[in-house]
Amino acid sequence: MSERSFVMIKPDGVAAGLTGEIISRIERRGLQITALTKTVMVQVAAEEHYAEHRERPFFGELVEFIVSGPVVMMRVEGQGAIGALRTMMGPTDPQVAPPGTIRGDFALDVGQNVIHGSDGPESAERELALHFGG
Ligand code: D4T
Repeated sequence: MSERSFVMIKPDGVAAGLTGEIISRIERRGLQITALTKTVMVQVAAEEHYAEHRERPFFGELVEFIVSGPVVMMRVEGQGAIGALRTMMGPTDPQVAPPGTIRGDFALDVGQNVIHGSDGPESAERELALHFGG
């Protein structure tokens, strides 16, 4: 079944020059990038994006990091896109992410883990509406 996901290369990934590598992996997997923009996220959008973590101790740092530099935001579509992208990204904590995954290849720190991808259809629609208007 075709699905839509919201994918974001975080400021550390953009600063490390990983934009092309990550876009290439997504395309080579056979997924379609149907919207793409590079921008510095505004504070309110970052707070809304991570609203579910508002009470967590790392919320402040998380928002500060996400607005600290340009990000590349994408709408990615294709068969089973949400799960396929989560598998390609690897676990949230790069320390346990296997080689071959984006986090396992390019990150070490849970606070700077290079990429975000929606964790389910509802969050995908919420995030696409927030960042792309749908
Ligand atoms: P995102 O949302 O960025 O793709 O990450 P995940 O979906 O893989 O993981 P998450 O929602 O649990 O965490 C959101 C974001 O918070 C950072 N984080 C997480 C952190 O800085 N410290 C922590 O202890 C945790 C659990 C990393 C991702």
